[in-house]
Amino acid sequence: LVKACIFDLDGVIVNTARYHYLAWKRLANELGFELLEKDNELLKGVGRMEALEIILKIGNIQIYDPKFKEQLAEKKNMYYLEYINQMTKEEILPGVLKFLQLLIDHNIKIAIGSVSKNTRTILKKVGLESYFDVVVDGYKISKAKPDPEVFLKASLELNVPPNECCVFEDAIVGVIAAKSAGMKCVGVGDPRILKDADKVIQSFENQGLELVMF
Ligand code: G16
Ligand code: MG
Repeated sequence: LVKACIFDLDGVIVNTARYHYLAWKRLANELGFELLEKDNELLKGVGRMEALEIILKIGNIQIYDPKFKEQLAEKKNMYYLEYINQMTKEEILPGVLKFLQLLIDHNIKIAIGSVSKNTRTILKKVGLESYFDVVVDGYKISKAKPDPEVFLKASLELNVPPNECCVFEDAIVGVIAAKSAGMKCVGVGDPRILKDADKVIQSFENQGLELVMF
């Protein structure tokens, strides 16, 4: 058994990946181009400004003014907040609560490792604020995934060495970050996309402790 589990937030605990997509799509449409659902895969787990760069590349738009870029990113975040402000605990993904409780009951520590600056807001919205031993969010790190910083920070705060931590991730960059942090990694989603993870699950429904045995 591992000693700690670190959960990505967007797409693992809650389905906010969908809201990120809708918010970027609104921005893209305003800038005069379309953002397809398949493009969303590239945006998962990537930091806000990095995601903007990807969007601009897709739309073939060149912006040199960093202030204007900041404004665009802020606009996207306003759209995103509109969506997440309506969230309730119904939006916690299936099986997640039960699985977290199972870990807690077996004295396995739990943490959030997200690059999102909206992490606290989302946890509050869905009533998970007090669940986690450690929360590392976008305010605590300087390098987005695939850099391992977010997970290494969590391991440090948990006081559990990386090789005894298991990361749960839905994004390719997140899996890369976990593996380069020297941690175990369970992918949540499509095994064809998350092929570098040690294991891949479709959802947390009916998952037991064997999932974190390596
Ligand atoms: C999340 C999302 C990304 C998003 C990033 C920054 O990361 O997956 O799509 O761009 O956070 O979020 P924000 O704009 O809210 O600061 P993670 O690490 O939770 O998957
Ligand atoms: Mg994610």
